[in-house]
Amino acid sequence: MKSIRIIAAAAFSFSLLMSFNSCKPKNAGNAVNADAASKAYVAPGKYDEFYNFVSGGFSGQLATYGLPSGRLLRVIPVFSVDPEKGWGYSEETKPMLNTSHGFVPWDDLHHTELSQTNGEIDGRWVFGNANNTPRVARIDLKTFRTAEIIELPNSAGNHSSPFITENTEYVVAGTRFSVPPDDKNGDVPINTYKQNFKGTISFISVAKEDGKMDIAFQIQCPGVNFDLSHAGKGKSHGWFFFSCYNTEQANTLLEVNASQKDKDFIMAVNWKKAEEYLKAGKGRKQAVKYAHNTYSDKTHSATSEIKTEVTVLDAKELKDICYFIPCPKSPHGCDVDPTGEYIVGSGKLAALIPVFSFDKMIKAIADKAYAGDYDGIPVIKYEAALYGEVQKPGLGPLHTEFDGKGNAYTTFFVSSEVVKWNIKDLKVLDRAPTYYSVGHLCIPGGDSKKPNAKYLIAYNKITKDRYLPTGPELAQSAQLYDISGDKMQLILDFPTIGEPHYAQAVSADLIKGNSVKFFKIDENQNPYVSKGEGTTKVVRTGNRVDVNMTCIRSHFSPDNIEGIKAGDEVYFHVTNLEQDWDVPHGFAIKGANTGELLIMPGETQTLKWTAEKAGMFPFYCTDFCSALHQEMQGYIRVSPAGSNVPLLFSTGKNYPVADTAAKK
Ligand code: RUQ
Ligand code: CUA
Repeated sequence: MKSIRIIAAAAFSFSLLMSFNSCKPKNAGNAVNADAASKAYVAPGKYDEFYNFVSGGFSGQLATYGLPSGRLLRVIPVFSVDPEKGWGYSEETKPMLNTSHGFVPWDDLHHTELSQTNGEIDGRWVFGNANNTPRVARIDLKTFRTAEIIELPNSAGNHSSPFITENTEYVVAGTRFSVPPDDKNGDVPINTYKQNFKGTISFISVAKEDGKMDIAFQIQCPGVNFDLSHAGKGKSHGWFFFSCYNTEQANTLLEVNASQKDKDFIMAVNWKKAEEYLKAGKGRKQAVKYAHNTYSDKTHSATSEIKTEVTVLDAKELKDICYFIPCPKSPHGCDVDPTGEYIVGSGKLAALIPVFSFDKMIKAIADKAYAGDYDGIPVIKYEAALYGEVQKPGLGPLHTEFDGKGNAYTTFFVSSEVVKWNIKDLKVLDRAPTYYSVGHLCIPGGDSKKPNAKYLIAYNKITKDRYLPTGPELAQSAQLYDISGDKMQLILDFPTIGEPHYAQAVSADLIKGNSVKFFKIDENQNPYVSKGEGTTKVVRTGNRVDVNMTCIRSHFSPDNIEGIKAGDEVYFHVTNLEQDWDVPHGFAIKGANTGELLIMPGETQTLKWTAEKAGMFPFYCTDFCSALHQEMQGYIRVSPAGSNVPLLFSTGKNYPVADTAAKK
């Protein structure tokens, strides 16, 4: 009997899985009304109303768009090298990509989260997660640059991250893959998952003043897959909610084996309680290795430190930190409404959306309304925590955002639509097709206490016929809806960089006034800075040559360098002397097997170049900076190894020929 039921269940979920590919909405062609263009139109020279920070998925970067125009404003390099900006190529930025596995030039960034104060977006920082080699990055919204990256031990596939608490006390990170803890032998049979694999969630503290991150503590949980998370807010501040799937603890063919159970879990974490245990010394210090990288706008360079210890709390021993709430079926999104009372779980394979009540959950815990435990963690009875279910909302629910007016908007991957429903009566109010197979969505402030619900953006997984064909791969598509009225109205499609997952948006007023226009050259503390042309120099130390040079419209100083020998390692430390907005200079040299440098006004950046053979090597400015940009160039003369051509450098003058000849 039991085995028949399992087979039937497997067959059911398999057929669901087969239909888990997208279907095309019916009224595809004519969904745009005539007034749509004017709603998305931002006149030339006018600013957009919102910044939209969009994760780049497998591009590893984060892109900034203006809304409602959908104009791409900037790609911020985070976890992947970016030869356009020299990120990960300049000596100053390389340490940012250091990890306990060494230099890692790529990652997969899935979610962005803006910092908050009192549950409202404050416009200071945006965080991003690295999914593959688990890390969290903090981007400074004064410079739109990655300021800090911290690696996460005991983790693999950092997916339920980087969600934050309402005063940015913590950024969390839950492991997607459970794995044996880093200090245990990982060389165990894969099918010992149940015994040896653990799921770790990390709480990264964020310093109030400067945003500096630190792993405050980790919680060791049962081995399952953590997927997404959101913090409680208001009354539920102090709690965090994580969706988990694979409570079957399968280690192979998860598409079938992790879809067996009718319900998986949302894990509720009482992090205030965890803090108490931490203070009481209940944490275990664990030897681990992880990198912590910070970028300084004073030295214009990064430092990487390898840390060796974390404090781990055990959820099984410390009974009242973690609770499981059953949630149908392989939940993905886990979203908390602006009041903090309603927790929405989106089961990818579920035909309904469960909405849980925070108050009921607290009461259930007080009453011990449990349906047993799972690996030592109490499982709250489904009905005891449930507020209600949205019936027949669509197929394949993934993510929910809120408008602050009592409505929720959920994306449906399989039925390719966004569905608006009322949180109180759980009735569906409106549905709008997406083109196609929507994943995440974003309403400005939509996961905060104060949404600014003028627009909704859907980030779609499949583009197909929406744009001109560009070969087998098409840009992913974002779609903008006006949600100021009762009905959602599609007003714009725009392509994105990489694959967008979560994104956040915020009123431009919170950010634009703080934007740094240039770095003050007087405050530049890079050890290789030249603060004027008079202090430039070329110094040989063995086969290392340091060139401290400057650039300003429209020349480099020095621009003639002789006496470099084949085999020399040359470090070009280029300082941009400009003190004006939007005047970067670039630096590229023939044969360099790295990227370029793109040096902001007042900044110093270093390109390492190996002079591999004798010859003449031109270098030039890559960024059109003035009418005489094309004149902004220079030469390096490389002589054979062992040559005694003297080291000479100059700008605007020539040495007598005799001085530059090899000595007999
Ligand atoms: S994911 S489409 Cu956040 Cu990586 Cu849901
Ligand atoms: Cu400097 Cu072009």
